Amino acid sequence: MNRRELSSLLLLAAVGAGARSAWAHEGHEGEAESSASEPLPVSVTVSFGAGLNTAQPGNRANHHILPRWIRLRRGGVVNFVVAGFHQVTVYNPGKKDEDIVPADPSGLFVNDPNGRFYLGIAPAAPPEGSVNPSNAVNRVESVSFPKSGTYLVICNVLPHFRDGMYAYVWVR
Ligand SMILES: [Cu+2]
Repeated sequence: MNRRELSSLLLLAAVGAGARSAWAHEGHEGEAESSASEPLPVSVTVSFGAGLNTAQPGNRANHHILPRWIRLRRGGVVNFVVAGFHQVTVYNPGKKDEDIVPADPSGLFVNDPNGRFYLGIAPAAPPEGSVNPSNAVNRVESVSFPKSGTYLVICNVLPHFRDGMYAYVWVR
């Protein structure tokens, strides 16, 4: 990597970090608290990648977990519907998106094992320039949450995480 590529990468990382910090200070933790009177679901469907029609390689429009704040009853299950080249990774309560430390800042995957609760199925590489219809990429991946806490969920693909592909599961 030359100096220009490195500075572009650092700039992208800084922009991503800024966006995440801003989100964290918007009071989203309060969303789950304020709606605490509603019954908590025992099974939730979450979009992990914003639709196969957006899953072209390098398309940041796809790099989202929807919704970003997920409420769940203790012992419940989150069914991550994976659309595109993604890897579901969940961290134990206490870890926040700003605490993520990529194993290799220039690598393809985040691979931060510190505090990891669940490492999902590794995606297969899609064919060059096409959307891969393979179930190795596009799948449902169910994760149970037997204990209370607020769990960080990220996409383990590093450029996707830098695009803001993370969410929290609030379990009570
Ligand atoms: Cu991803």
